Amino acid sequence: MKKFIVITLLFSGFFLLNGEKALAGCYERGETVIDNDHNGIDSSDNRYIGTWQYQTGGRSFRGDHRFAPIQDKNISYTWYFGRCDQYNATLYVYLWDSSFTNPKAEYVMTNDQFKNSSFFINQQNAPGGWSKVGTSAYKGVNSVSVQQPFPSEIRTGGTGADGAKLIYHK
Ligand SMILES: [Ca+2]
Repeated sequence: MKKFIVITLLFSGFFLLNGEKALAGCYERGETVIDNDHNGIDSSDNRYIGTWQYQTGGRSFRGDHRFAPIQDKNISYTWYFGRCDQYNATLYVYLWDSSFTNPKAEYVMTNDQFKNSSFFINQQNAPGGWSKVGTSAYKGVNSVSVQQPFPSEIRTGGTGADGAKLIYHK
């Protein structure tokens, strides 16, 4: 019996890791929003590489964001969405905090076949609130990452990560 329970737990863990969660917004013009630290600090809905400071602020989406000061290495922050295989997705990101100065933040939308679509946003010039990033060339996007190519002439600030939203359409 114990062995059976262990195997059952292993299998449920496997499905969770594969993002098999229900996705309420998966329909024409439906949307799904994933925040930074979506279900709590360092929850499994997000992942990051490099130093990303957790900060709170009244203008941030749901009162918080992550901030990565300029670093001499590759950094990234990822939002995991559930699966929505039959639709294309357009990405919007929430940018408001004045410390977000990356003029060339790279956003990569990835589907479960690891096909990527990449777009750049000037976080410094983005209007406060939601900015449209781009539409994936592939259906079934289930993760979005922001990465940090950072021009060497920029010496202050860094890259921000706050809310990310996918809107689905055919
Ligand atoms: Ca937030």
